[in-house]
Amino acid sequence: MNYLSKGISKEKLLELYRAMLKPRMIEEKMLILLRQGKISKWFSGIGQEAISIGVASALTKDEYILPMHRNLGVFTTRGIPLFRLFAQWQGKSSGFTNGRDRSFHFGTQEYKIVGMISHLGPQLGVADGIALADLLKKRQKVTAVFTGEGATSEGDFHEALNVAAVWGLPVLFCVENNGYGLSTPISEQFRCEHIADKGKGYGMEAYIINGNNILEVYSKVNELCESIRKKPRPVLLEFKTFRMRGHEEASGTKYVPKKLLEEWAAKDPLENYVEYLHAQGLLSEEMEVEFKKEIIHEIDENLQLAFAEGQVQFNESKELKDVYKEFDYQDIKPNNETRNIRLVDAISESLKQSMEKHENLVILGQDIADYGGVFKITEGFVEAFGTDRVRNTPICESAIVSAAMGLSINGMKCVMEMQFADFVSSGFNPLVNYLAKVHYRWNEKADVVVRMPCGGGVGAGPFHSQTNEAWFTKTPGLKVVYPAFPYDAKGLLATAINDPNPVLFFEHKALYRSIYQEVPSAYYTLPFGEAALLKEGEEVSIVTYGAGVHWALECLEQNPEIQADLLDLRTLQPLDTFAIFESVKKTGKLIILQEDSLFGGIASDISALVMEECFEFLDAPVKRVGSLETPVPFAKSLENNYLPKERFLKSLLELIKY
Ligand SMILES: Cc1ncc(C[n+]2csc(CCOP(=O)(O)OP(=O)(O)O)c2C)c(N)n1
Ligand SMILES: [Mg+2]
Repeated sequence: MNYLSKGISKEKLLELYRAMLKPRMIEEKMLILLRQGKISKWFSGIGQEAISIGVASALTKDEYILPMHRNLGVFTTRGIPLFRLFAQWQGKSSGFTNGRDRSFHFGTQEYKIVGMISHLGPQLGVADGIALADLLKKRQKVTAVFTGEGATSEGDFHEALNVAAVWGLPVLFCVENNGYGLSTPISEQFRCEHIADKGKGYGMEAYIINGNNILEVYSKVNELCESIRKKPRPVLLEFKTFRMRGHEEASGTKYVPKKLLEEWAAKDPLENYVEYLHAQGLLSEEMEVEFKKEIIHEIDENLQLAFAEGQVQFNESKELKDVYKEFDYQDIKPNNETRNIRLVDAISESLKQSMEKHENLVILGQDIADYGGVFKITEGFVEAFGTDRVRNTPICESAIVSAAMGLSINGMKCVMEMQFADFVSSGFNPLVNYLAKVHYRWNEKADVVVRMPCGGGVGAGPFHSQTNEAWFTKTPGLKVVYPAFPYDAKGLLATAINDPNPVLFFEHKALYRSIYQEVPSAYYTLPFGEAALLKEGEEVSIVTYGAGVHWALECLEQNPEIQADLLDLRTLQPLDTFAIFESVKKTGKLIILQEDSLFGGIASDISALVMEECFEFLDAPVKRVGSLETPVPFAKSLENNYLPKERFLKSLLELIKY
């Protein structure tokens, strides 16, 4: 191996050696513990240490690193006490996730490390968001994110690199090309010769680095970091290396040709470097023995600590509480000056006032800048706040949801506009797996609102008409808001932005320009989890939300003889079960109206809850009314019959008669 130490001090040369030695020795110990059944899974990074150590050593301690499952060296180089790592791997409280997640699936703000989720790719977009926050705050920092060559086949890789290139983000994309992704060799993973070749396609600098040569890694990354801090831009690095052990220990290496393993064993990053240091007279046998003794001592001492710690205790209320970050709701009352405005205006006004209130709030979305968004909600925002904070995005929902997460990690707030709620499926993974779970997993907030223009009745067909709130109410960790009126929308959006948890904010397109209301002009908030009782009656309870509220109102207006409680839920998560139960206890009859097709929707859960909690009060079976179990059709004649509006009265009368 060709080692060039120009410009690196002797101390640094030895420090790099010790930094590589530590994870190697920890791993050797872990392999023993694994055989003894004392730890569960192990993803080995043996043979790849130079990359973790070289990159982590080139970054300053206050620059974020986003490692993957083979980057133990990143964690040790950042100086995390070993007992905390060991406790993490044993699912104990001194780890980073209270036993809630395993291995390297955690982050820590204390050490500026943001760990992976199993899905691999979202990590890359999160790095974009972190780097964007640094760029906006002019902090002159680099963010380094790791991925294996296998995960570069995920769409997230493409999206994240493209976004970073378009926005000029200071991100180092570190691809560890170790020959395999689980059992899949690179020949079955991609067709280009080098992953670095893709850099050109993104308009991005890219370099190939010998990932087994610690000095090459450290020098090149160090040089790039210094340059990127001065001139922010993304750089793609492909580290050529090899995975010397199985994907994880249990899976073995049978499918890897012996010859390859032998070839790469000769290139071992640690052994070769030791030889070099010996030859240079920088490292003596005695020093080596001494270093190893120190590390063995550190490992043993810390292992004892971790083993001595008891298993995490299950505490149901703590488990439930930690799904969300505590939110100290500030009730800001509306002023008396009102104007008659549409739903669309109320949302725009609320968003604008929140932009004025929170200087760290950034809006991301497609066509939201000069164009003002397809529904014109952000019209005029660029003039008021600039394109840094009102940011057009490429068409890449997954990377943008991930970037929103990254902004939050790095101290910003983010509102992301889905152009249509239907398109959230392209950003589904980071939403339900990253943002929703991050607080429960490692106590990190996801201060993100995703605005969701949704709903049918607009003749827009299967991909521009869905109301997909049930995809999210299912997932612990998300909040779901669904206003039906301008007044509620304005106050609830302000609260959603104040709330540090991820909120899906549904805005019904058919109501945007058809529903007017007197709305206070100044900023105000409304609390989550409080339904609105719009009408009171003794005969029956109608529970609904969104467009359903207006269908029910129309129905009651046309049938004034019906004496009904009409409850507009306003937020679905949290759900105001108290208001629902109170109403049902009074009337004894419940009908739930939802726009979505029936199966698996909110109506079903509300029905089940009422059955469980109010059975003795019921005078009739709970009724649910929803759309047909089909996609949303385009033609008016089909859509009118798909939607439940026309069927509602019949069901309501049947229930009253029961
Ligand atoms: C979305 C997704 N698909 C598949 C997997 C299963 N899986 C976990 S790691 C891995 C291989 C990753 O290969 P690579 O990116 O090259 O990283 P390496 O393990 O080689 O370091 C696979 C297939 C996963 N965790 N997530
Ligand atoms: Mg790989």
